[in-house]
Order: sequence, then structure tokens, then C-alpha cells
Amino acid sequence: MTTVDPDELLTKAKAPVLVTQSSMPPMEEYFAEIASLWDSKWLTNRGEKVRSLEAALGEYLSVKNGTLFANGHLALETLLAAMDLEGEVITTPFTFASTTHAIVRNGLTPVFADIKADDYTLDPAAVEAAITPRTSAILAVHVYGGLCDVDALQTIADRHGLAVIYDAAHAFGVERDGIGAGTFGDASMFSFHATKVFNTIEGGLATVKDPQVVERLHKLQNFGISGPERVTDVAGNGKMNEFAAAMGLCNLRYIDGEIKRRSVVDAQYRANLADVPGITFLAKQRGVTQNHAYLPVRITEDEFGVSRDRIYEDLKQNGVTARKYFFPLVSDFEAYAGKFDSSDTPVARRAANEVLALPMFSDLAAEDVDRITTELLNLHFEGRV
Ligand code: T4K
Repeated sequence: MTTVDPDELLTKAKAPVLVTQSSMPPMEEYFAEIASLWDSKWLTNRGEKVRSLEAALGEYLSVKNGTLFANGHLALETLLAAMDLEGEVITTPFTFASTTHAIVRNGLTPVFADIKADDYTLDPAAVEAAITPRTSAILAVHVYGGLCDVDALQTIADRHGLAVIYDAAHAFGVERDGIGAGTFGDASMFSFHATKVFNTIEGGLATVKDPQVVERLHKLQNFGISGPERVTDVAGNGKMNEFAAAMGLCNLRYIDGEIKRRSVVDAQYRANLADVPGITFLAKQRGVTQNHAYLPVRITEDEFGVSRDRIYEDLKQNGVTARKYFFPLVSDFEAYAGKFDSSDTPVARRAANEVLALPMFSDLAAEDVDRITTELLNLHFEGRV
């Protein structure tokens, strides 16, 4: 029988747990993948690794016309530019800053519509009500990896002649009835940031329905350069480099195991907290695969006994960093002060006050999940006395 060092146990029990942790391939595998770069000396500007990764992702995500970018935000911002939109874009305030900033930085006006209470994605009825003669597009977010109501949004868009773009930053590998998330609408963006299910350290992918837009994306991610002596657009630099693409090629070999291990963590959370009043997990959607990108739980204070913010603080004191994704709503950002009123989107406002993303990553130890859920149960019982 092995003896357990009590000091070691204590240190282990108190080890901090962050909301997520990057997944990395074996170090030797990455070194082997990048070794050829020392021969080619070709480090960026649509090199061999970038092109191989685009092909591999096309197959994995069942998408055509994928273009890699330096990060997800630039992919989205460039997509909007490539689509020549004008006027207003209807979008959700319950998202990361990037979604709205991409609209505004393109000189377009975001119009916030409310979300659905069960999966936090745009409510199609609210979208339709927000359409004006100036609307040119809908920019919806597959938040936490749950799919938007793509059929309803497409029907509305077709009826009003609008483009549909998906911020699929969270939806890597998500499919509905075998159809990849990146094939819905006119275009989608995936983020490959270090904190995502699949990462290229920093990175993103833009996928488009119209193959002609791809040429434009290549141009707009490279200063608007059209040929050796021609610059036809005023654009920045959004290209992915070869070292990032090499990380992606390695991580892609492990992605199925990554998602599987996350599903085990997800199941443990759900089992440990099943039937606790006031805790609601993200609803599973019919026919939609999950990638377990995040572990959002909704805390209804009346039933649970304490508030989401109290849980957040308590976990923090116990070395566990959960995150209030997405608080505040974008419409409440200082950067947009005086421009929007978040009381126009009451469902989103409530979600921003009640949702907490608990730690989720494939290497999250079972004992850490137990430690987190035990703390939640303690708070629940404390809140009820
Ligand atoms: N649209 C949506 C809906 C998005 O959620 C995002 C990004 C985008 C667009 C834009 O895509 P990118 O341009 O980022 O590709 C994080 C990420 O930076 C951001 O990518 C992500 N969404 C957002 C939801 O979360 P922060 O400010 O919460 O990250 P940070 O630095 O606090 O990291 C969170 C935890 O992750 C850390 O506590 C530890 C862990 N971590 C972090 C880093 C940077 C690692 O394990 N390794 C790392 O390298 O924004």
C-alpha cells in the first residue's frame, strides 16, 4: 500500500483551477511538424502548412472555401468587409466583444435583437422585428457551441434579402444531422484561439458559400494586394503564419479524443448537479452534436439560494476561476456608452446576470470537478438556511 503525504494532498487540493487550459500536442510531434520550416525558410504568406491545414479543416468541418486567418476576430472583420454590407446588421448582445466590434469597425451599425432563454442564441422573432429598410445582414452567434435556429433565420433572411453570417467561434466540429456548422448561412467564422476546443495558438477560419468571395478574402487579408504591382483595396494584414498552422495540424490529430474527454467532464458536472434547484445546464439540441467548448450553467437565485455573483466570488476564494461569459452585455460596454439600451433585450440581460461558465477542459481532473460541484452544493444548502 502506498503512503500518502498529507502535505502533497493539501497542495493538490488547493491547486488553482482556471476556466480553461489550452490543449497541446506532444512537444516532439510539434517539433517534427515545424522542422521543415528550417529548410524552406517560408514562414508566412499562405505557406505550405497553412494550405495543408485549410485542406484538412475543409474535410474535418465539411466546409468548402475555408481561409485561415491570424485570429478569429480578423477572420470575422474581413468576412464582413468582403461581403460589401451596408447600413445595419442585426446581432446579439450576448457575446464576446469581437462580434460587435467587427460590425462597428466595418462602419456598419449593430442593431441588437434579443436571445432565446433556452440556448442563448438569437430569437428569430426578435430578429424579424428589428429589420428596417437599412438592414443588410444578420450576424448570429452559435454561443457555447449550441447552434442558432439556422432554418428560421435563413427563412427570414430570404424573405427580406439579407445576408446571414455566423460567428461560429465556439462551434468547432458541431454538426446538425451530419451537416457542419460552417455550411449554414452565407459565411461563418471559427476561432482557433488558445482557449478553444481546437487551437492554432491564435487563429481563425472564414468559410463562405460563394467561392468568389474567397479570392476577395485572400486579398483583404494581405493589404488589398491584387498582384505584384497592383493594390486594389485598402486592407490590413490578417494572415496566419506557418508555426500556428503547424500547431493546428498537430492538434487536429487529437481533436476527437479532445472532445470525447470534454464530454466525460461535462457528464460528471451534469451528474453531480442533477436535480439541484436553480441550476440549469445548456439544453441539448435535437440532432446537434456537442463539442463541449464551455460549461455554462444558469443560476436562478430564487431557487438556488445564492446569486451567480456570490458563487463566482466563493469559487475564486477557493482557487477556482469560473468566468461570467458574457457579462456585461456588449450593449452595456463603456465603449458603446449612450448608444444602446440593454433593457431592450431583457432575456439577454437576465442571462448576462445569471450564467456562469465553470471550468471546462479535457485535462480537468475528476476530483477537481467534484471539488467545484461540492462547493456549489455547499452554497446551495447554505443559501437555503
Ligand atoms: N466571437 C466569439 C463569440 C468569441 O468568443 C471570440 C473569442 C471571438 C469571436 C474572437 O475570436 P479570437 O479573435 O479570440 O480568435 C478569451 C479568448 O481570448 C477569446 O478568444 C474568447 N472568444 C473569449 C470567450 O475568451 P479571455 O479574456 O476570457 O481570455 P483569458 O486570457 O482570460 O483566458 C481564459 C483562460 O484560458 C485563462 O484563465 C487560462 C486559459 N488560457 C489562456 C491563454 C491566453 C490558457 O490555458 N492558455 C492561454 O494561452 O478571452
